[in-house]
Amino acid sequence: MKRVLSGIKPSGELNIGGYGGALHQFITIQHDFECFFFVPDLHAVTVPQDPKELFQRSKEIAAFYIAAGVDPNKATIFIQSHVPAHVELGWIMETQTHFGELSRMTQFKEKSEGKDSVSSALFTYPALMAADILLYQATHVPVGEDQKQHLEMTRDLAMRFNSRFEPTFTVPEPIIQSIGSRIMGLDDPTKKMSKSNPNRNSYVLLLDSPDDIRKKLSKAVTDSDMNVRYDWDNKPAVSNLIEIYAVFSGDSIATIGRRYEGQGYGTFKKDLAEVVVNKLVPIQERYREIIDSDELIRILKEGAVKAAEAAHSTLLRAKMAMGFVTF
Ligand code: AQP
Repeated sequence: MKRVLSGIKPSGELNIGGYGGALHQFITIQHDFECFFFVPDLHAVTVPQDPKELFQRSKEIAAFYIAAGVDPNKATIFIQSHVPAHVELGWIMETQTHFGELSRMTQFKEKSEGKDSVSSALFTYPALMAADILLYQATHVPVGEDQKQHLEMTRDLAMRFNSRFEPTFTVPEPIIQSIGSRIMGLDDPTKKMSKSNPNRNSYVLLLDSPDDIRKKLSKAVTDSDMNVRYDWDNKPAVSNLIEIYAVFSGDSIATIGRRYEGQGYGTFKKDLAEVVVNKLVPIQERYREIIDSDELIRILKEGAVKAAEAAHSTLLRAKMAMGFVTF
C-alpha cells in the first residue's frame, strides 16, 4: 500500500508558497495514496509562538486542508500534538541521530543565523520530522525543495535503525513536483516565500481579499526586460510569477509562455491576479464555513484516533527492537 504523510506548520498565516509546494499537491495525491495530513504544531514551537496565535493557526491550517479539497473521508487529518507517539518516537530518533548530521542542516543554519539564542528543539527538529514520517510507515513524502535534506536524513535514520536493530521502518521516497516546489518571495526572487517574512508584500496569503491579491501581485518585482519568458537564470522574478500562474491555472509553462509572448508585464500580472483570485475565493468561502464549526472538531478528533492507531504498532515495534520492556 502506498502511503503519504505531509503537513504544513502552523507558524504563521498560510500563503501561496505553502499552497504551491504542499496543499495543492495534497488534493491530487489523496486519490492515489493512503494519506495522513497533519498539522505539525510541535514543529511550530521550535521557534517562539504566541499561544493565542498558535491555537488559531493550528485550526486554520486544518480548515485550509479541507477547504482546498482534502476529503476527510479519504485522508486522515489530525494535529500532531494529539498523537503523543510523535514525541516518543522523536526521542528515540534523537538517540540515533548524530550531532554532526544535525549541524549540517541548512535550515537550522538559516533559522539560527544572527540570533543570540535558539531552542535546542530547533536543532533536533529533523529527528522529530523523521519520527513523524516513520511512525506511519509512509512510502512517499511530498516535499518542497527546502525539505529535501531533512527527508534524506529521515531515510538515513530509517536505514540505520533497521540495520542496527531489526527491520522496523519503511524507507520513504520523496515526491518533488516540478512546478511550485520552490515559490519565491514577490519582493525578492532569491528568497523563498515564507510565512515568517515580516514584509507582508512578499507573499499573498490564502485569506487575502481579492483587492489585496491584485495589489500585491501588481507590485511584485519583475525586471527591465519587459518580456514574459520562463528563464530562472536570467529572469528569476518573472519565472517565479509564471510558476505561480501555472500552479493556480493548471496551464503548462509552455502554454503560458506562448499566451503572453511579446505582451509586456501589465496584462500578464493582471491575468495572474485573476487566476489566483478565482482559485482562492471558493477556498476562502469554504474555509469560513468550517473554521469555527463542530465539523472541524469532529474531523480532528476522528483523525487523531485513526492516526494514533496507525502510529501505535510502529512505536511498539521500535521499542521492542531496542529492548524496552513492553507488555
Ligand atoms: N515558498 C514555498 N514554495 C514551495 N513550497 C513551499 N513550502 C513552504 N513554503 C514554500 C512547502 O510547504 C510544506 C510545508 O511547509 P511548512 O509551512 O511546514 O514549513 P516551511 O517550509 O518552513 O514554511 P515557511 O513558510 O518558510 O514557514 P516558516 O517561515 O515558519 O519557516 C513544505 O514541504 C515546504 O517545503
